[in-house]
Amino acid sequence: MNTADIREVVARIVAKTPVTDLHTHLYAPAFGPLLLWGIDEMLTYHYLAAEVLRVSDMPYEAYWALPKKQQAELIWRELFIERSPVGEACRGVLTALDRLGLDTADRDLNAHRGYFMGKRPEDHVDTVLKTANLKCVVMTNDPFDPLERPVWMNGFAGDKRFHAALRLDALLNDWGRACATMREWGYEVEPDLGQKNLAEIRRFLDEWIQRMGALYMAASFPPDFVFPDDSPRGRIIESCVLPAGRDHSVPFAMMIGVKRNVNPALKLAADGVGLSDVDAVARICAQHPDNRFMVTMLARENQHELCVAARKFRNLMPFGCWWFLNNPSLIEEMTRMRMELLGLSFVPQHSDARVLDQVIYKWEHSRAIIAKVLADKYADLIATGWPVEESEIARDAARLLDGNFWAFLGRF
Ligand code: RAT
Ligand code: ZN
Repeated sequence: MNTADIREVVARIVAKTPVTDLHTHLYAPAFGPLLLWGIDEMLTYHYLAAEVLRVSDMPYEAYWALPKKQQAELIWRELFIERSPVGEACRGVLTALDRLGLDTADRDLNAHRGYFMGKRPEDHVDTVLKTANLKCVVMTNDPFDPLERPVWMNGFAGDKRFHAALRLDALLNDWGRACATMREWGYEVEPDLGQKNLAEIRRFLDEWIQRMGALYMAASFPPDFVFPDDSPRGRIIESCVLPAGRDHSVPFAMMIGVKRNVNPALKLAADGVGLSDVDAVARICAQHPDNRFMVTMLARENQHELCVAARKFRNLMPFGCWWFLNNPSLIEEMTRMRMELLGLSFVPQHSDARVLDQVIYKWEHSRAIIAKVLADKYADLIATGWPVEESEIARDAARLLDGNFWAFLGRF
């Protein structure tokens, strides 16, 4: 293949390579109202709530007091009609609508709403996963969530399109509260975390990993995350999470660098970003070679150091362009840097979708960038005389979008 064809060929192959989306906030239809989908949910995505509250002079509380339909109407008016929807989260809504077959030239929100009316979530899941060309997604499953917990306790039958990940923020970031709740559930735990307590937390983890069939455990951490650490978080990680990870053979995903509640009035959109310490990641990987760590960091400035750490530790898998980094310019920069430093041994993206339909745009936009970077790298190889075959491109794309994750889990 020559350099002139390469872009087109790679784009075609990457577009048709099915994806495993390893971190989303989507739920199987069996979770009922927890599965968000449709135009009003897309418009009221917290990324867009933050953006509308910059341009509207409506008091924050007044916005949150509006019914969802009216929040969506405000966002449509302010961010799509009064100004062009050039931001990535706005553009994404249009990509999703267009690929679902709606007429995006029509600026009447109610016309778009008509498409979603009367759809069954079960069917819409199939339509969306097919349109986005996803093989499956991984949910974010929190046993402390009062809406989610009963679905698991009542024996969720499973859904091959949706895998589980055991999310541990409640346990690791607010032990005092988690302890009180766990006591209500019958675990013998005390705030001071003695040996007996640690054994009970371990029992809790064992039960939930099994109940969910969790592919991995996960938590998000603030920029001041350290390791080792004598706080409840550090002790629970060391004495419970890591041993459970080893015994059940599940990685621990650490999402580091979020400053929670920078502006509490923004609610779900309240969080910010800060620079974190990559040495903490290197230390946990070095001290626990029998554990596997999936890591994504929120600060752009942490990305290079994280890549270098990943070169040192094969039990460290960098993944995704998280949240404020999930924008074309930053995805391109990160993907290029990761490929140059790590070859094909990373997971370039996850969607973080909270609304089903969002996977369409998140993956279409990211796939185009991943393909562009890959094509540049193949062109460099071709320039050395190294032939690049279509079958090899397909193999590489499958590793990036699907296989690397499953191989890291040890499930080929
Ligand atoms: O990206 C998001 O939607 C954030 O609100 C968070 O959920 C973040 O991705 C997380 O998993 O903590
Ligand atoms: Zn997330």
